[in-house]
Amino acid sequence: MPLTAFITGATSGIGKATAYLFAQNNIRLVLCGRRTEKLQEIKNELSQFTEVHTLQFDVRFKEEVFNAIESLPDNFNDIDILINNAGNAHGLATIQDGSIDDWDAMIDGNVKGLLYVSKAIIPGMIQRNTGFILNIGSIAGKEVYANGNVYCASKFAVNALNKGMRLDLNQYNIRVSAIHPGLVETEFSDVRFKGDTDRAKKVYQGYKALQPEDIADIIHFVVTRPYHVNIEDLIVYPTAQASATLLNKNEN
Ligand code: NDP
Ligand code: 8X3
Repeated sequence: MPLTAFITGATSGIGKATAYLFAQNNIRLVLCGRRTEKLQEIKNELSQFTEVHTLQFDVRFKEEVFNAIESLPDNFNDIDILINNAGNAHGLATIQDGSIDDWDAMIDGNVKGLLYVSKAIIPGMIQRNTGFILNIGSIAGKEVYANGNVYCASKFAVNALNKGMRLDLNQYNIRVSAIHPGLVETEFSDVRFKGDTDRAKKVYQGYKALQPEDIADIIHFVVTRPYHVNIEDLIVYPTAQASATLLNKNEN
């Protein structure tokens, strides 16, 4: 029986690239996001490789999360791999100037959303005594940078939850793992800068940023190790980046 993966944030960037790679490797997919048309478009493309089910919900709203997951048909109920990937930064501002709406979006989406989805899926894994939870953190969850305050806090929380989940779920044979990327060229900066595409593009200019496919490749590697192997925590930078703030850019 092929594995079934549940991917949040599958409509773009890292989640979408992971969906494509998983599909090509015969992993069945539950794809989640808020943008219905994107979900449908990806389902149409990937159905030639694997079985795909889509769920449209906003991770910030617990009723939406639980209703969506409860609506899964029987043949998609047993989730082998949960990729907690949905998330974004909203704004890049000092703590004194930051917007409360942005803070809410980051804490509610990146932290509470991850918790709601996990809470809905973990019982099935416990019952079956098997499962893999892979949390997408960030180098922002390892190192705080100026103006990153609340986004960094949300990713520090993901880092802590990743460790907490591993401790609590150890007795149930469930693998828990996190990948913490540096700069990846996705819609992330468009969202962070609220559609200021020029500013967003500049984030990835002057060096070769990680591509979403690079992270998908690592995710696939991590989840396909033999079952007794659990890669706990993995940081990945583009070669041009050495820390959250040290980036070797060619400014020509
Ligand atoms: P994208 O903006 O390209 O993708 C974000 C995905 O998350 C989209 O599919 C979006 O779907 C979904 N999403 C966002 N908010 C919600 C929400 N409230 N409810 C449901 N789905 C939501 O960015 P990335 O692919 O880069 O981001 C994926 C993860 O990687 C995030 O957790 C991010 O923090 C992390 N990350 C990104 C890095 C980068 O440099 N790009 C580096 C380190 C970590 P939709 O809009 O359809 O809901
Ligand atoms: C995304 C990477 O450096 O913008 O998590 O925080 S960074």
